[in-house]
Amino acid sequence: MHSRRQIQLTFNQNRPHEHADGSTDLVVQEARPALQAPPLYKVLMLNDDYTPMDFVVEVLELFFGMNREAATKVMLTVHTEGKAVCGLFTRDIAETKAMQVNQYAKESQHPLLCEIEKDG
Ligand code: TYC
Repeated sequence: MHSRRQIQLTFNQNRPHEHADGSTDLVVQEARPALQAPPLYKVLMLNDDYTPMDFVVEVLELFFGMNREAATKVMLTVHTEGKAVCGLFTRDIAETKAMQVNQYAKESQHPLLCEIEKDG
């Protein structure tokens, strides 16, 4: 345990230099906010000529929590535009989702692929 005397001594050593008028050279600077929102990544689904539409809808329901209607819309956007965003996530989650989809498609012998891209 520190005695009261030792603690007081430490404070005295760190005491800022005082000018004759009682002022010091210390300035106060606003601290930057400690927390910042992490960068987000898009999970993109890519079109191909072979993966059955039903399988793509199933994947969107399974891995991205979409209902049948939303999954069908996204699947059709991929089919007509070449790709579409399935969701926005932090980097680790986006990487995991894309990996899970690619692995599941491969196991099911479909060429379906997802990739990730930094948002913004
Ligand atoms: N183009 C595929 C077909 O005609 C369907 C498809 C949709 C495939 C979306 C991949 O990400 C995809 N069967």
